[in-house]
Amino acid sequence: MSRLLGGTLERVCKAVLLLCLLHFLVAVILYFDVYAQHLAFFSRFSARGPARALHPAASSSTNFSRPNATAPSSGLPEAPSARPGPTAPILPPCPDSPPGLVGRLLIEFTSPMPLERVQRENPGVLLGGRYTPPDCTPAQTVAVIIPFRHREHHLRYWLHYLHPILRRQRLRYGVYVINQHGEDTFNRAKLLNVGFLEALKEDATYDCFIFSDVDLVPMDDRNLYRCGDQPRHFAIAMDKFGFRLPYAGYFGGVSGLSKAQFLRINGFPNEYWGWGGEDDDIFNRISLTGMKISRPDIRIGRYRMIKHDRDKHNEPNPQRFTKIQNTKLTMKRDGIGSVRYQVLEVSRQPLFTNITVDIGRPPSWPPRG
Ligand code: UD2
Ligand code: MN
Repeated sequence: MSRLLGGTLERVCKAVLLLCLLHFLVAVILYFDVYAQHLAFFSRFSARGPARALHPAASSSTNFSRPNATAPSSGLPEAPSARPGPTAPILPPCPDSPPGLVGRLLIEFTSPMPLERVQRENPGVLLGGRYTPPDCTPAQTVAVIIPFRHREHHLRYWLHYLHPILRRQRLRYGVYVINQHGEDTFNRAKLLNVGFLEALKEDATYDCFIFSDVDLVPMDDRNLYRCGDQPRHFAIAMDKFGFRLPYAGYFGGVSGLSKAQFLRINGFPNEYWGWGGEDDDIFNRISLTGMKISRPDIRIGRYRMIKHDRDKHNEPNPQRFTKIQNTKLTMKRDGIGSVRYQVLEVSRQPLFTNITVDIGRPPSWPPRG
């Protein structure tokens, strides 16, 4: 009896063991099958290039940290049949009206503004003052050009206010401070010409140029620092002028031209030494080439200017009234095609690129003797 029981038990045990083996085999087969499907699934994405839908964080940080870089590989296995295609993450175009703008801003120039603080508050801005939005592809690349000499105090406020504004505006941009070397008479427009050429040497993709005084801060971030199909005047209502345009043809402060518009007017004049007139000459150039100036709505074109005395090397240019009568004659020979200068130093700072330049001095006029 017990022998019969033992034999039955043995058979049952063998059957269970066999069943287990079978189960294990099926599990192994299924495991390899699912793994193979996973591979095929991933390689389908890497063959298309971006893995944006799967890894939004990874793709945005790639673009964020390397604005000009060719994108590194996604790190995922490539399918052997992968078609050649862009490996950079494809981000949607930046919206016309950027979300997250705050509108009217509180601007004041009393609290101290150390550069370390500005740097700390703008971690997304890369060396040289470059920025690319992490989540969308902007239509333009904007070079912001600042004519400069001995205004470090103004520059700190400018960087403090403008970097967050430009970032919120979802711009791909770079900031270029064109620093006039020496103590000869200042020449704003010539520095702006230098800025145009030097920014393009840094990055040939710049197609929009915003020219800004160092002491002007917009009071509303809806004043978008972009170029349009006409040259644009941004600083149309300044506290200095009771928030009104000082005169109809006024083009000073902050203006923007696309590369094509800038070249069409042969750039800016190089021969306005000292304060005044160069902005009117630029206005004339634009009118003479049949373009019209576009402006933001008066409510969002407001600016604050940091109070300052006129610099002793920026005395009013005595020739300015005569010169602006002659733009039609001078603009062909004097402009971006004739600018002569020598770059002394290019230094990429954390929040801007500084370009120190020798632009010469005004011809001695009227001739002495
Ligand atoms: C007005 C215009 C300016 C220009 C100028 C006449 C406004 C708000 N601005 O400026 O666009 O047309 O008249 O030339 O109306 N700068 C220095 N260091 C100097 C001198 C000038 O960095 O020693 C730069 C700086 O970026 C400054 C800009 O040049 O903001 C204009 O000079 P300004 O501020 O002394 O003259 P302002 O305010 O009358
Ligand atoms: Mn000023």
